[in-house]
Amino acid sequence: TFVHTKCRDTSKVYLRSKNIFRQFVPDELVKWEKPFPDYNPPDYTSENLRGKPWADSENLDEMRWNELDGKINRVSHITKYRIENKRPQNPFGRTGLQGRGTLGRWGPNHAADPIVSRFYNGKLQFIAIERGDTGEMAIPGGMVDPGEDVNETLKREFTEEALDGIDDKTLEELWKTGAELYRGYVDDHRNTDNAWMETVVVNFHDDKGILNEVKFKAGSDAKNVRWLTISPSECLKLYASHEHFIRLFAERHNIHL
Ligand code: RP5
Ligand code: MG
Ligand code: MG
Repeated sequence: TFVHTKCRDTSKVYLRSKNIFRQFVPDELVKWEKPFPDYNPPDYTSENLRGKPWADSENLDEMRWNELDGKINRVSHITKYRIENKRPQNPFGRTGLQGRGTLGRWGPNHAADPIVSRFYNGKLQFIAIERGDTGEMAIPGGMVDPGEDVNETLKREFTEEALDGIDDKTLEELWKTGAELYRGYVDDHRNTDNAWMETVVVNFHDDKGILNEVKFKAGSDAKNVRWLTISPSECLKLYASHEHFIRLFAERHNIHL
C-alpha cells in the first residue's frame, strides 16, 4: 500500500523556511492509527501567507470543513477528512510537520495537472516544465482558483506556465480531447499534517499535428519548458507524484514504464 514519502523528507529544510525541519516518521508509523508517543512535530505556517487573498486565515472556527465553503472547495477527492484540535488531518498520515507550511489552505489544496502530448518520430512526448521552486521537471499544473471550474484551471495553468500567458486559439481543438487519468492525493513536498495537495490529471493528446506549430515559452512559476520523451529505458525523475501520473499516461498510450 502507498505511503507518502516526498512530504517526509528530513534531509532538506522546509521550502523557503529558515530552519524548519520535519520530524522523522518511519514508514510503519505514518498511519495515524499507529501509536507514536514521541510524535511532536514543529508547527509551521509561513509568514508569507498572512493577508494573502488566496490564503486562509488563522481563524479556523469560521471554516466549513468537508463542504463547499462559499467559493472555496474544502471537499476532498479522497475522503471525508477528520478534524483534530480544530485542524483538518492529512488522510494519508503523518508528515513530520504541523501547520500549513507554505500551502494556502488548511485541508485539501486543489490543483489541476494538464498532460499535453503527441507522438513524434514514433515516440510519446509531453510538455514538461522546470519548476522555479525545486528545479525539478514537472507537469505544468497549478491551483484551482475559488469558484473556478477545473477544466478552466487546466487550460489557464498550461497557458501561464508553458505559453507565457499567451492564449493560443489554435489549441481550441486540443482542449476538447481531455481524458481524465487521476483524481486524488499528491505526495507533494509542501504537504503537512494539516494541509495537502490534491489534483485532477487530464491528458490532452494531439493526433492532428496541432502542437507542431506552437511556440512554447516558460512563464509564471516555470523556469523552462520542453518536450519530454517517454521511454521505458529512461528513468523519469519528476516532481511530487508526477512520475505516477506519467506512468498512467504512458499506459493509456500502450507504453509500460
Ligand atoms: C502539485 O503541485 C500538483 O500536482 C500541481 O502540479 C502543483 C500545483 O502547485 P503549484 O504549481 O501552483 O505550486 O502538487
Ligand atoms: Mg501556476
Ligand atoms: Mg504550477
